[in-house]
Amino acid sequence: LTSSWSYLEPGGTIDWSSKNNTCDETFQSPIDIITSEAIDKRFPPFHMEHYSTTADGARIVNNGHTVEVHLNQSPAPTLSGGGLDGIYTAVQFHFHWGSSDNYGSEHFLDGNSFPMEMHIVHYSQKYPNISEALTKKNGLAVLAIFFEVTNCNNTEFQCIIKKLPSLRNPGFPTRVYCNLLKLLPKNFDDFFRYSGSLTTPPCSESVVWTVYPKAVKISSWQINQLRTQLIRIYDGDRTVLVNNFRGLQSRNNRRIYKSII
Ligand code: SG4
Ligand code: ZN
Repeated sequence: LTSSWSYLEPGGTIDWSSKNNTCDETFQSPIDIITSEAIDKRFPPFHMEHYSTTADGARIVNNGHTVEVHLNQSPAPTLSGGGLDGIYTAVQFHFHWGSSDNYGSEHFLDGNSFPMEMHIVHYSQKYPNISEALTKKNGLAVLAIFFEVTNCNNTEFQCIIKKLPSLRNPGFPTRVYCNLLKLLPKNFDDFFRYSGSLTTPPCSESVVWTVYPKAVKISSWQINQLRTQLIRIYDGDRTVLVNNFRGLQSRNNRRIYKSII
């Protein structure tokens, strides 16, 4: 499995801009969300459909950058409301994590990071597919969920952990059954909202970001499974897949909205 970019490039994720001009632009993600600077705005509640159905077509894969679950099931899970324009189809979800509990998330909250962040990627039904949607403003909607580490296993997260032994090497997708609704924080109508980009090349500035302030709990055993079981290959070297997060980007006067009910 080859890729044109890596978290292991000598200059780190900053090097991405040398090959992808968009990664240098002004509405990039992730950012540090400063609660006191966010503008209060009450968005209508989210409406999620088919998020909890057992994902019959879903496949999990180590794609060399993250562990990713593709939701090929029908009917497809969809997202609307929450201030989004129209209906968005969920395509996949994936994770970003660190090598210790002190870092790993992409977004920060008031200067603090979390050990892990999950992204659920959706594209607008106005467009025929995700590749076209990522060239359009608001073409994508990503839900970002922070995780914090406790002593208790998160039983909903076991659907991922159970599969890790078969995902050691990049490639080789396998079936997975997760309940997406139960992986979300309990109150998913409290969130931050801003316009940004994909956090990996091509860094397209097409994403409506929803960031939940309330972290979901997983155990230190579970996050250590993620930190030790997956391999990535860079420049011929095989190393464990950790620290797959992009550095913070400038806010550049963008408005951050806070919808807290
Ligand atoms: C991860 O590398 C995913 O595996 C990518 O998904 C994803 O790209 C990329 O992150 C950027 O998404 O929510 N972090 S993010 O901004 O969804 C896309 C695939 O490569 C386009 C399928
Ligand atoms: Zn992501």
